[in-house]
Amino acid sequence: MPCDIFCNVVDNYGDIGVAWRLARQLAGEHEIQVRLWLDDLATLQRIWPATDIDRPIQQISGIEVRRWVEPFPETSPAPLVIEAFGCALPERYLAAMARREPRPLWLNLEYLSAEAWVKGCHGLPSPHPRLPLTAYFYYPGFEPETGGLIRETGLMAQRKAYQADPNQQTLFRQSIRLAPPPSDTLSVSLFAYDHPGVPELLTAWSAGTAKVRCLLPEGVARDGVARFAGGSVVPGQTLRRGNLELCSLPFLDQLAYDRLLWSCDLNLVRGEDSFVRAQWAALPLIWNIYAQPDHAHWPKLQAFLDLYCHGLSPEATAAYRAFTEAWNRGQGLTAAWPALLPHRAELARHARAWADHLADMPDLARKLMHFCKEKL
Ligand code: TRH
Repeated sequence: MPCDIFCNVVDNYGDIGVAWRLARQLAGEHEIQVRLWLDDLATLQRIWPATDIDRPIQQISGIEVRRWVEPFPETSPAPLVIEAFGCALPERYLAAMARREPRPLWLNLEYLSAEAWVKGCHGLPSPHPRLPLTAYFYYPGFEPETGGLIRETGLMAQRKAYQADPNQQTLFRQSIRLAPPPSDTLSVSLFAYDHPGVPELLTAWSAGTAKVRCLLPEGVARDGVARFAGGSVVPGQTLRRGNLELCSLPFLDQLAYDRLLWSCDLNLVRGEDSFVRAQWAALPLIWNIYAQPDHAHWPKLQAFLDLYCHGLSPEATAAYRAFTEAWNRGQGLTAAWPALLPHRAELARHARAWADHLADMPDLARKLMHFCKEKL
């Protein structure tokens, strides 16, 4: 079945990160002919370097990628239309959808949230105010009543094989020119927004009792890192301060970024897609949520913590919540880091159990296909 996915890059990498992952899975696993309309090819190129930013129409990994331009060309709509994150379909395309018989199935792929209301809103119809069209809200989520989480078939097996195989790990490290991890050192990947907690945490690591090797993809939290380092750091550079070794890496493609997450003891992630990938890594993670005006993100953060901490001891829960909250407030890391450290082993066990629990549920692409069959 043909499918049009529309994606508008608002900022950063998450909009296309999610849309691209879904496009690849629909094309690769569900025999869907995906046409991806994207307004910013340069951002796709960052996470998928095979992208040619000068080609308005191109085939990448079995997907037809088209630059989304206005005025939008006259186009025959696909039977399945996915609007990523309320990006607002072009008027001309909407009019063509309204003329098509039968009408396309139109899904509005929403942001991921663990909040309880998501269960009630997933799958609800939303009639267009003027045209004879209905969009359906498709909410990703952590619970069976939601649209699920993106997870490719075989991802868990691939990750387990990697984590059990020193050769694969060595090959990956060599591909990013990283020396083997010293045995008594904690490996941490750092992908966060640029907030005042970044220099505070780097300082806490350098002054702490545990040795930390922080792996930092290029450009992440640039200002905060520069404030700590006393100047910008460039990929390939390693900076040593006290007990911290800060390794600046190139920005990785999506596949390599997964391997980075699979390789660490702790992953600091952000937004939506890296946050989910860190859960599939089955290792402890700390989420830096995308901040919204009026602290609207805070209940969303708490809802995730409520679900995630279920089954952790009260002591580990308190330390984990305190650290996550400090990281998202951008202060209090100096105390929260040493308080988190003693719970490492429990958090590692918990992360494995959490990943297994999530992987027992069907993935988002599979659920989306099922939803389509019901509606079409
Ligand atoms: O980049 P993000 O912060 O993106 C988003 C957007 O800001 C969006 O507007 C917002 O609504 C959303 O967050 C919640 O974080 P995210 O979602 O984790 O996306 C990052 C993508 O980049 C993800 O697909 C992983 C990828 N990535 C790489 O491919 N290589 C890398 O080296 C890194 C660090 C990330």
